[in-house]
Amino acid sequence: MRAEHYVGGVFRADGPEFPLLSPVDGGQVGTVPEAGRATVDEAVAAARAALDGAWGAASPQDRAAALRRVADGIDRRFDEFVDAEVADTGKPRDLAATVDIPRAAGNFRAYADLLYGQAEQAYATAVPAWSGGGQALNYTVRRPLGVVAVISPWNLPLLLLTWKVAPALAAGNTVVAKPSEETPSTATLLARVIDEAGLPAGAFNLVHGHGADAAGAFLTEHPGVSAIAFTGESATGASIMRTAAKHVTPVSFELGGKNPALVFADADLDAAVDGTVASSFTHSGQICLCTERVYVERPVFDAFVARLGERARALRDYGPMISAGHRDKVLSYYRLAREEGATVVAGGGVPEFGDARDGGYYVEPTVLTGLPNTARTVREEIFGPVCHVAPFDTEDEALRLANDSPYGLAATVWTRDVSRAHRVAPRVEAGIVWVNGWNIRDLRTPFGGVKASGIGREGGQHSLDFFSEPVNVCVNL
Ligand code: NAD
Ligand code: 6OD
Repeated sequence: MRAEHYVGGVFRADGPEFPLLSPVDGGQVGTVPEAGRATVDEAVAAARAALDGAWGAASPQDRAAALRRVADGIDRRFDEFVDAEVADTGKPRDLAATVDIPRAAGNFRAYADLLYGQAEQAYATAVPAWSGGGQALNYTVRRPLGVVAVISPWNLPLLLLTWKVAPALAAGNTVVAKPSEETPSTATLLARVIDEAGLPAGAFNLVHGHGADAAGAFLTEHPGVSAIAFTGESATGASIMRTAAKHVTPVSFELGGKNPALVFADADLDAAVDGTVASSFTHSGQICLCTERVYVERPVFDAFVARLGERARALRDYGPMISAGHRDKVLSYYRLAREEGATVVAGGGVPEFGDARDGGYYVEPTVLTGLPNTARTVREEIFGPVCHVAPFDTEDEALRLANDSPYGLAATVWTRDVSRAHRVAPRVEAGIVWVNGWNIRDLRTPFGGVKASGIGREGGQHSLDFFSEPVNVCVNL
């Protein structure tokens, strides 16, 4: 697919092109234009003009209707979206068809629905005698922030892009989006759908290109940008934050993780093993919510490790790492784990398929044991199909190990003891804690991380709060 920018309602492909490679076999599947500073400037100017024009004038009802037309457009082009997501990421088709693309349409519908639930507060206030006496009426209105920069990663390209674009538009902002340079195709299709849905020119703009010293940086450092919504690595977030500080631009950050699972001896072990296979190996571990650290109560430790290892070795239908560079990074952690003294229970290398996939960027699903919590393998985000399993003896020790991490995005607690579940879950230092499950999503709930895993919460009202500014009006009656 030939990716295109979408600026002020016009598709174009200015800038030098770079090739898009399939992670499945390394072959070229498309081309991507690299937006220069001038293209980014034009996109921000177009977004500003739409804010002062038709999109700024649209009522919440108009905006909700527009978002629904976008959702319907995604549904109409469903197969094209699935094809594009699979071509860019190499992920199993089933995953794209059941998670990524339906959720993208769902993101637009969820925020269209939420617009009807918006209410603000009003207060009747006594005016003190020294201010003239009488009464005043305070009420709060929300206004959009302005032009929002949305920067998204490659792992769930359309899902994570729309997770920010939908609420930003719902709240009345205009958007300039830059998807990952690795996965530009579904973003380009989204621009097509938005164009077909008749949103005013400039309400949504799309620029392609790289991040550092390129389109991503040109966008985040732009003085015309009113807020930055970013999902990606913690180190990138830190760099964007330094840039944002220049203009005190507000940020919403969804960053990296090193998510723990806590398996207590009273857990349903079948469910805990099934759940950990899903939480560690779905999308080959390339979901920010994936489990990379598993702590298992000692009486069931050996049985758990044996069963998880067996299940990991039996996995067949899995996708590749996104790029050769990312595959090399994950393999470097497999080497580091051995150097640090890990026992490799399953995987640890590169699979051989005997077909074209041997030219792709695959690594084996891997289970490790035997490392202390201080090992780099246990502390640093790998973002591949790998978890380290360690034993614990008490609830307090499990919590101490789980919380001994620079990250704090998500966690799972496996137990049949209801009291323990309620005792432990709130004490895990993470923004999201599942009990006896993983990645169960309700789009109204707060989503985000603590520590190096992010700043702020997205989801439902939390997103609408970030993407709008409350203004209090006080009328002296
Ligand atoms: P990344 O940080 O390398 O890139 C993300 C986006 O930022 C890309 O579009 C990239 O071009 C852009 N970018 C890079 N440097 C930039 C800069 N200096 N200025 C502006 N833009 C820049 O992340 P990735 O490798 O694409 O994604 C994987 C990472 O994302 C993992 O760390 C993962 O945990 C994290 N992630 C977090 C969540 C979450 O919800 N917390 C969700 C998905 C992924
Ligand atoms: O489900 C979501 O809303 C969400 N933000 C998922 C993030 C997954 C990270 O890779």
